[in-house]
Amino acid sequence: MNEYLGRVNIVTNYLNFINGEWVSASSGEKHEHFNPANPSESIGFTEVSTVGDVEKAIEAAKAASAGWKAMSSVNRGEILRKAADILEERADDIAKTATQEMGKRFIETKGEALRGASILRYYAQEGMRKKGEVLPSAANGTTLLAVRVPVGVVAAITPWNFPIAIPIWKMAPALVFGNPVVWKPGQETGITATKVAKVFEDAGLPAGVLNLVLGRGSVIGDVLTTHKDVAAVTFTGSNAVGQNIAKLATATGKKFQLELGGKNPAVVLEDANLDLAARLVVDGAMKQTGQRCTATSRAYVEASIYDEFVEKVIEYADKITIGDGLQDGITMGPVASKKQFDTVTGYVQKGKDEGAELLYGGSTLDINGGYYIEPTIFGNATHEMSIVNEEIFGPVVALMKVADYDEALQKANDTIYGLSAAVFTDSLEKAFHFMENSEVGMVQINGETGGAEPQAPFGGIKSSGQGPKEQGQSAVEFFTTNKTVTINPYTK
Ligand code: UN1
Repeated sequence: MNEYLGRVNIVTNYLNFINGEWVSASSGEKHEHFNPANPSESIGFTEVSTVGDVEKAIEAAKAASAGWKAMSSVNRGEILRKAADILEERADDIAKTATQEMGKRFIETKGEALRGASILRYYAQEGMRKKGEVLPSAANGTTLLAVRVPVGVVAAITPWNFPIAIPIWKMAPALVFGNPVVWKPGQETGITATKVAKVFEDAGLPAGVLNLVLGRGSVIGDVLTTHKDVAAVTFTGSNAVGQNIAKLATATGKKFQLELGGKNPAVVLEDANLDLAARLVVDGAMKQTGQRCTATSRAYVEASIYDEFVEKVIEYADKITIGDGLQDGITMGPVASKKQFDTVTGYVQKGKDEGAELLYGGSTLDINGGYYIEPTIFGNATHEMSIVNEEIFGPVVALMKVADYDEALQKANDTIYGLSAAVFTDSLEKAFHFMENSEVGMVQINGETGGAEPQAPFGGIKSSGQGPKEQGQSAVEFFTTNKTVTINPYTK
């Protein structure tokens, strides 16, 4: 058992990490975590932090700021590289914890841990790359520089659906570019968060550079955005919370980066490889039990191939095996919580009530009382239905028949969201047209709507996101600011 863990009764209590110490929250309150695959199984307790705890974490980050900034980015990168190695060594344990906390399959949480290691390595290298530009000055003999400098204390507010990779893709660039971090993970995955924070501690991060505060967003979210010593807020989560952060951050003059919801369409044209399209529409919709902001949640299918496509989609959906994500051979776990279960089953009911044709699934399953919902496919859906317009965040996809590509594109774009979109076609012309005209941040030609690579910008447009994109070189935009320096060496 790791020495940093305190104990409450027979299960473990997981603490905040502030200024290099594992400490209890001042509330004395604990949050108990239950396994969504078996809700009678308690996984442990996490701290429920107060505004005062967050203030201490921000103070610690502020105090660590100068020292961290003074360390060369090459050396900061070296700490991230060590963190990558440690994360990889502990990938099984951390992945198992994440599966027990939020239900997605071990293969998915393990993949996330390995993706986390690869993100850390990418940003470790970033510490060796250029930190600015030399520009020509109009004045003779003058040197003009644009130098990238840290923004200051970063608040990272992260969701439960990617409890390992999303925090790392925010914290790794924040850290390598010289910013201390205060991290508030989704409460549902607080235990996983302590294990990720421990990786950074053991990699040698100085005290106060990374601080973890566990608890409820409704209690400690606002102070993270408005505190005078926080310079920038990076958030992934719901549109409602994102809008509140945008409002508060604007009022208090903070930089902000929001990665919000999606309602990602797939367009399937008659010249597509229908087996590939059906498999990737099902994968896109059902991976992680549909709990991805990049999940495929609606598909526009040309009428001439609609019936054949439906048959193939059902065939793939029927291959899905449901159960506890720690079990071998399972291809879909439960949804993360009772709250998710209620929301998703509510949407399935709405789909039926609003007249969509239930083609597959639609029921819940009782396995050990877990939060299981069948992969659910609706057909003959129409543009006005709730299941076509609202983000569901569960294993549900709506198929729609369209006359042609133009109608598909128009309907795919007719949404407040703009995260990702896919087109399945062999036509170079239509693929290029879609690439140029689909209103999203990420386009897949013959690919599924989800997925991300550390070196590529990640994020949406319209209501799916605000501020500079995450990951790749885009991260430089958010986690640094330019300082323009003019040097006049000839003073005589
Ligand atoms: C992916 O599709 O692999 O919360 C990444 C989400 C996104 C990340 C998706 N921010 O689902």
